[in-house]
Amino acid sequence: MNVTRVLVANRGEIALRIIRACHDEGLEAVAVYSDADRSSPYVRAADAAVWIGPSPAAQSYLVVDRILEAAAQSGAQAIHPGFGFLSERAHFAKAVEAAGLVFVGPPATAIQAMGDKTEARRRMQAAGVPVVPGAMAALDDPAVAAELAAGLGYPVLVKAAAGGGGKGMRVVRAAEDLAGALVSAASEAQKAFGDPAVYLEKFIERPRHVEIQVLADAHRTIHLGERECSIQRRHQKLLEEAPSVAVDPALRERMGAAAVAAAAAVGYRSAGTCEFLLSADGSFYFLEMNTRIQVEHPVTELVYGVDLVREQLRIARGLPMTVAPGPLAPRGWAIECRITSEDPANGFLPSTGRITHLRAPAGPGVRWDSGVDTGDEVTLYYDSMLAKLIVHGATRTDAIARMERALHELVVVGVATNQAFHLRLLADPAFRAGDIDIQFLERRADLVDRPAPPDLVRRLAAAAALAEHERRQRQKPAVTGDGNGASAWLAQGRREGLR
Ligand code: MV4
Repeated sequence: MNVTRVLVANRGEIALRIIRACHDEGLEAVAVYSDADRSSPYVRAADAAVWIGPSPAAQSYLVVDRILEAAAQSGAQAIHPGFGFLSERAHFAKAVEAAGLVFVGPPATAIQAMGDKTEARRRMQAAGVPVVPGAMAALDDPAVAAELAAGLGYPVLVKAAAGGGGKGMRVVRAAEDLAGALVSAASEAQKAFGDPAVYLEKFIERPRHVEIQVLADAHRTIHLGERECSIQRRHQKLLEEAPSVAVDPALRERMGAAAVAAAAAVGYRSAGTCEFLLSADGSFYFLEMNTRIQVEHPVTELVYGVDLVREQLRIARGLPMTVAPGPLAPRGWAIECRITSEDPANGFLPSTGRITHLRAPAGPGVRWDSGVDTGDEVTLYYDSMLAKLIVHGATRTDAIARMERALHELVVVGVATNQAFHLRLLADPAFRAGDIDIQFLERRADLVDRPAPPDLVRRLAAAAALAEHERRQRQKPAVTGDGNGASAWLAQGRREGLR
């Protein structure tokens, strides 16, 4: 089909990211918005915008018929789902196709195959992709489960078959705890996914979370290396990087070949990601495939020089990917920090209110993918991610220095953010040595549960006051020649760090 207009079935920073890619490709973009998003930056960036309902996602971004009506009404021929919301619902992909529209993503059959975790394990094993030893189908008999667990050796991990993202998981360290874990995991799975089926795997201790980016068009399936995603808290990633300190070119090729085989086994098209656990001994295991563009896709874009959303749009239109055939290698190092309106001083609880002042970092090697501006209201209706700060440097050390510089440029006043957490993490010797795994932040309460240093709070207030002063006076900033002015004081904070 000839696609000229794409409906973006999402909000915030990813909606704006997709709208920009549409414009780069010469396509028009249609935004959809709820009451809360009426005046969001992504709505203003679109060529047209359609109201789809009240603020709660269940009455707007998650309503398939509203999205399809908006597409029909606006004359869009394709729908990009972004991430979250309807992006991995096979029934949505099917409904889009049934409406005669192009789904900018994989075939519904691939979403479905990867959504059922035990089916995915069977298909991956058949394709020669390493999976964690364990059950290859749901377990309904506790005696069968006990026998399997004894054979694997404890600890084991009970998982939901319909799961993903950590819901309905139970670590079991002794045989007497297995029966109870099966019951409680099944009940949590029923509540979360409407399906009580569970299975179990050998529990891998202290692995890294390393994922491989895949891109598939009608002719080729390729990988674009790994992202290191071990820095997470309660299944929410906070910082990602590419490449990973734990992956050398030989391991990259082995993991990449496994990811390509995984995608090919389900007839994958578009951009997708295979998640792996990587043990300290270099063994790796397929966990699941994310059949969507991911939050952290920009770090791959920076080290491979590829625009993944542009490639998604091309592939959906039946065009070949622009990536030239032949060997690929990452260039330099990229890091992403997720800037969330969560207050580390308050148990990472979401902070709400009006952003009274926002200054985005910029300059060499800095990318700011944001969904908010000065004056915007942060509510509790949606995810708390405000923006992604992504940097690129020649080496990991350079990228860390650049991220510190960019975080010192960032000013957000009006809501609490995790800015100070990122600065503490980047300064930490273990992080700087690359000595991380998925339990890193659990062990490091000293990095996580701390208030923003008074210096940062004062500097943010001062930066906002200076900006307001400049706006009112329409004059040069209040710099003094003797280095004692407010700007000099802000610069001193950047040089000396936070207290
Ligand atoms: C595991 C595991 C250890 N051993 N499977 C968490 C969510 C889901 N995607 C799979 N998860 C895990 N599966 C085995 N056999 C540890 C995790 C896990 C995890 C994985 C990736 C990123 C963060 C994580 C945090 C806690 C547990």
